[in-house]
Amino acid sequence: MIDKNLSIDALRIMLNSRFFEEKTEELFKAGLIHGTTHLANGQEASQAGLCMALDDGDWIVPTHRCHGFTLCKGSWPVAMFAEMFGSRQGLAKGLGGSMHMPDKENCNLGSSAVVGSGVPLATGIAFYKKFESLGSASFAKSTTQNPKELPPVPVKNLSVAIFGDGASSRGSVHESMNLASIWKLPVLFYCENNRYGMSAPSDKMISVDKVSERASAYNMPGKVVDGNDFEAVYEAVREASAYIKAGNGPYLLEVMTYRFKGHSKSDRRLYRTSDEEQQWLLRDPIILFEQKMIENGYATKEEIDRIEQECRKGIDLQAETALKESFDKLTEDEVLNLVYATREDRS
Ligand SMILES: Cc1ncc(C[n+]2csc(CCOP(=O)(O)OP(=O)(O)O)c2C)c(N)n1
Repeated sequence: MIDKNLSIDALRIMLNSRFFEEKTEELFKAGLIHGTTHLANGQEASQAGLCMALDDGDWIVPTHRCHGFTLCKGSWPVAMFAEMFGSRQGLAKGLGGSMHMPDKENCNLGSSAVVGSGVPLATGIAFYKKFESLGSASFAKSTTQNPKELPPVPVKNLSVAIFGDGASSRGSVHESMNLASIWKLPVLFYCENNRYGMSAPSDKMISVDKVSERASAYNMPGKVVDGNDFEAVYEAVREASAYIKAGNGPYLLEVMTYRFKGHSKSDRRLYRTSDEEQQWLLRDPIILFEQKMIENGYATKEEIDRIEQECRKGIDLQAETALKESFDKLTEDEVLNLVYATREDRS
């Protein structure tokens, strides 16, 4: 198993993610947050396993179900709650809400409500990373060579294109995979397969048994991993990252998981049975991880309970802090100045 310190960090990060989602649901129900939200309860191992396996300077472009990725990549929870309260402390100054939490300092480009639209953006970042490593003259020369004969160019950093099983059939995803393959771009295509689009089960909507099978059509490796097993995800991302950073081009990782909650806050989940949901609750990634930690002698049940209490208290406090400042919203003039800002104004 991964070492003890890493395990404790992973547990804290996954617990913070879970409690963040629970708090968000509570605040929505209390009418303190408006708009919609997409919760990722049950997907913590996929989100923490990815972000913890990345190196400093690696970028992510998450999906609309972005809280866990954003938190695990290092964003300040107060700024995330503030974003949902619509206040100026928010990651997008309160103009984006639950689905839009960009954080440049933590190499997170943020997501968009348009399903699959982050994938070409992540491919663009990878293009820049390769361009940066090669220098413009060599890069221009390389695009005139037979793409299949391009030599590997090692890179320091990669970008991760995160998308769901629903997004996996969008044209933008396929176009990105093709271009990334031809130009051997350092991008990890990270398909978080939580078994459903809004209400459509992935096994009825996708032409192949596994999204990862599509990798061969784009001449890249494809692998499936158990997304409820933190260690399996972590190891798979480390392996993919080493392949990509050695300059071999893109990699497709399909992470099998399950969302415990509905698609969004208004979903009554009529398309699946409670029996199915109960089966998946038995595979709660946090409980599985805690059991492993106890078996390995990394922590006792009492120590885990204490960590849980600390994390819950921390998230409650962060939500409270953001709530106290939630009256502080951008003025109309400030919003207009931002919308029409020039590149110079923004930097
Ligand atoms: C281009 C586009 N088509 C449809 C929608 C409506 N929509 C929002 S989320 C969603 C399902 C996405 O499923 P998936 O990619 O598996 O991600 P998940 O919600 O399961 O995390 C759909 C169809 C949208 N927002 N954008």
